Amino acid sequence: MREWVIGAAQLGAIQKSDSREAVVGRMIALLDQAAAKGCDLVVYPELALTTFFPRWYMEDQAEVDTWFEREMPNAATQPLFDRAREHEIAISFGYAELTPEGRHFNTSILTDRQGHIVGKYRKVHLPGHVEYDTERDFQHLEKRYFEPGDLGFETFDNEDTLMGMCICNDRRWPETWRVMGLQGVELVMLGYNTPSINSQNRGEGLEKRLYHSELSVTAGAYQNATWAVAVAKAGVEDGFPLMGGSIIVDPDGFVVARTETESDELVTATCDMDRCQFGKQTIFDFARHRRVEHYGRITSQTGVKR
Ligand code: CDT
Repeated sequence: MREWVIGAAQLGAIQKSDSREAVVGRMIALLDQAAAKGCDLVVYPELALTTFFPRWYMEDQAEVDTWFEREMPNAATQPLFDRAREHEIAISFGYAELTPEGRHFNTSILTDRQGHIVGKYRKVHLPGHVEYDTERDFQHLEKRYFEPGDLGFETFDNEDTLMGMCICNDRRWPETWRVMGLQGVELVMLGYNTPSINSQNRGEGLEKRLYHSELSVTAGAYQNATWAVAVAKAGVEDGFPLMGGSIIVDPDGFVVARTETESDELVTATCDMDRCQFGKQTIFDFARHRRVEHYGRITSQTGVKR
């Protein structure tokens, strides 16, 4: 399938006390709306099933593990998979993954339109910190609760379209996009939980936060001639605001759909994957134009060396 009607299914706030079953009910309601609009694929946010728990400092690993899923699908999410299969809609969403070996990842999965998981991604660029930080207005403890993803930025053939995933902070890193671009990716899906306030710079307003998010996604789409869908978990979670601004972006880097609220909201766009070809065959024909002899530092060096 080369033409996909894609839904960006933004979720509003999820409070600490909200059950997974309640959240899955909201996700199914958005899926039903998507079906009515003829969607073939629906993308949900990062850590879609729970509140953004990395804002909470926890020392008890048993408590931490209550926020993780040991299998996917599981009892709470099976109804979402079932409804997606009934509607013949592929889905992608994020969750905290606890593996049988006891490893913790910030993960996204992708299904085909029959509800089979056809792709998995584990977040590589984990933001934040490991220990309680008294200098911040609020905590961002992803580095405490997750290990960096071990699957790289793979792409997955889903009914003849090459799809890839990344998660939230990954969108700010051009390496994320280019590694998928080098595989010929045609659709990049990502979810995010981005605080509306910078915990280390109170002066930074929402306008700048939204701009940086959109700048990252539109640049990544344009520079790799790919469609992109970026979906927020938004709204005020137990007093902590997350920004909205979910977008669908075309391979020229233009936003073709954008949410307007900080609540559960679906926006859709018809995405012709063949529109990726022009950019991939001309200005971003990597085989003709890339100069890898000058890119060594990208993989040999992490920090800045003046
Ligand atoms: N969830 C996530 O990755 N959020 C980050 C916030 C960074 S501030 C510590 C983001 O890039 O939006």
